[in-house]
Amino acid sequence: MSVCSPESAQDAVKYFAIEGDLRSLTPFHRGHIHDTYISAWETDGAIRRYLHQRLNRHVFQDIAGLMHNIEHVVAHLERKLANSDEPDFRVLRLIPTVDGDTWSANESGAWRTYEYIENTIAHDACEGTDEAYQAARAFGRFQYHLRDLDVEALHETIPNFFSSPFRLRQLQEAIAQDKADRVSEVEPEIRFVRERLEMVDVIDDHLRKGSFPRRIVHGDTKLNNVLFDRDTGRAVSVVDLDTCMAGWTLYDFGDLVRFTAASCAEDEPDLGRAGVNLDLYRALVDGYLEGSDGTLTAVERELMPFAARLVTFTLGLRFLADHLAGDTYFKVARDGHNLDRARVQFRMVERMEELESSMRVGTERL
Ligand code: GN1
Ligand code: MG
Repeated sequence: MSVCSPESAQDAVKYFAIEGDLRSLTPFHRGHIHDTYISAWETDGAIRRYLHQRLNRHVFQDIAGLMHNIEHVVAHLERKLANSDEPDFRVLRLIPTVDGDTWSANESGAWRTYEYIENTIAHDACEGTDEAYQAARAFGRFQYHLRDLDVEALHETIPNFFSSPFRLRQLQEAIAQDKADRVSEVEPEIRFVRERLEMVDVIDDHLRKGSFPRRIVHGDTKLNNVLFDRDTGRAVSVVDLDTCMAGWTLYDFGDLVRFTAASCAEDEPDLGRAGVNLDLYRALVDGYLEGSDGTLTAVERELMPFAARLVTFTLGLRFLADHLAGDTYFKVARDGHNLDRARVQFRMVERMEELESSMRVGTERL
């Protein structure tokens, strides 16, 4: 999908019910899927900012379903927070179109607009255990508040999104098709995957047996999807609700560890730097258990270290499959970008295997 031009963004923002005069519109580079812009509007000398996204229709083919999910989750959270003692927790607010819809389809694509949550900051890399704890607590709270949201109420906008066996099949297809003629260059990575096939079905087997319930999950719990208050340093909002749908709760915990406890960026080319920071991991366990406040079953708590390994492995499968398919899903900024991402994930999986017993400490309590 091509990156959208500033002119089409300029045109798209006019479809939303925003008061005032447009003062600026600038691209905001974050995320691998949508195109994002931030705008500033002036009314009576006061400036308000908004975040606009052109939605990726290759990845999200059911935009109406996606926006239905977001509306539903936001409304549920607002109800819950209205009756809680968490006044500083902020829920993302969608700005309707001039016709009162949640999104707008025009020549340049499908667009939506959120109110920009001011005086907050998102971190791409974790600066310490307090930050990790806060982020994990926020995602745990999110999970806690959604625990009674009916899993049938949300659409499965990307089928099998959280299923590791499905991600393995996608990789196997990409290997068989070898569209970009790259399979011969990734033999060590393919071998790495083959040596770990027994991991892939563990969670789906548990779900089939009913060891724990399927619940609504966030589905993209990267540290930079948490907004921190610039003054207090407290986590005040969880953003990017695109993948909120029925899944397994620990997917959220696993993805949180994958990203936040990593010792380098997700796409670090120097593999020597890839690894897992145990102090950050422990802070994530504490924060998540505290935030989710008894939502996890005993079986789930025991599976926390495994979930971290499985989600990291599964993201590795996805990045590798996209590399082999010719980089058609995740945005890339350089040759081999998806391969670098896959390699970092696999290196982290190896470290988690070595650290298995240390990662278990603390997850059995409560
Ligand atoms: C994508 O674009 P972004 O960063 O919000 C992806 C997630 C991955 C993540 C990896 C819809 O999220 O599943 O975990 O990249 N989102 C989708 O960084 O596939
Ligand atoms: Mg996302």
